[in-house]
Amino acid sequence: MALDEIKISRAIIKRFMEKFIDYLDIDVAIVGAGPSGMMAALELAKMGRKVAVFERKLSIGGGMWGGGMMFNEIVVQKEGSDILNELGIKTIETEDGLFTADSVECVTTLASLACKAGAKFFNLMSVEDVLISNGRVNGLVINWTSVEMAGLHIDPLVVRSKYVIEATGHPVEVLKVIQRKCGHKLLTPSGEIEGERSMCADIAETTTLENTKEAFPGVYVAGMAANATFGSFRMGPIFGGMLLSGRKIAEIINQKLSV
Ligand code: 48H
Repeated sequence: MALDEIKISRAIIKRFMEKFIDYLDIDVAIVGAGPSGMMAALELAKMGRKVAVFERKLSIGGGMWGGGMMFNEIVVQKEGSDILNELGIKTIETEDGLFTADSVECVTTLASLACKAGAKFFNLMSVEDVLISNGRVNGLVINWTSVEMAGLHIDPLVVRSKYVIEATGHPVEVLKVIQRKCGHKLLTPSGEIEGERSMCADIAETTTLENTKEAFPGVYVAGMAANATFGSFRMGPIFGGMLLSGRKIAEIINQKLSV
């Protein structure tokens, strides 16, 4: 049978539209497919939650692909290594309780497991705003990244979600929009984004987990964005905190959804 190009096109458009429409109303919307966002997606999907990840770029993986300074190996501590091993990712012990892992194996495995568990990834979509009522965020305002890049004046669409996870990493994009536009204080000491501090891996890894929590009604912050929001340090290419943070935020939200 000759291949029909129109059938191929129709299959893609139809399947994508079905998927997109199905995910306009979900339990959890995650912004950012870096390690913390993907870990949260995997865990929530395993818990049976309807979860989608919106990622601006064509590729998922955020800052994990590049390891440290483009050497595509990451470092994790014992707790991070345990998570990676649990996911079937090989780690090698180096020194002082530190382990290395191949960053490509980490990203591809995390993404694959999250997809297989039922999480949906929408790449090439940028989150430009939030859906808000009565001082609580109830979803995301999204547009194609290409629209954003071209600066086109094209209105966005909306996804409703019971909870939002802010996992945009260093720029803390979702909470910045809330701070700028929503007229309510964030759940930080100053009521605003406290800002990321310089490198101090030891403190940063601990505080990443402490700072993984609700940052605005309906919005929970994970990963690097958690430290930037609550004013802690950066940690460089050690990724255990990112994985633990993704897992922690999934547990918190799953509990909220169970009430
Ligand atoms: C859609 C968006 C938007 C938007 C951004 O940076 P990430 O990898 O985030 P984390 O927190 O999971 O991991 C941080 C880690 O990679 C890192 O940078 C570390 C450990 N740094 C330490 C240091 O000292 O430097 O991923 C965030 C993702 C990216 O893929 C962005 O493209 C995406 O979020 N994103 N997606 N809409 N508005 N903003």
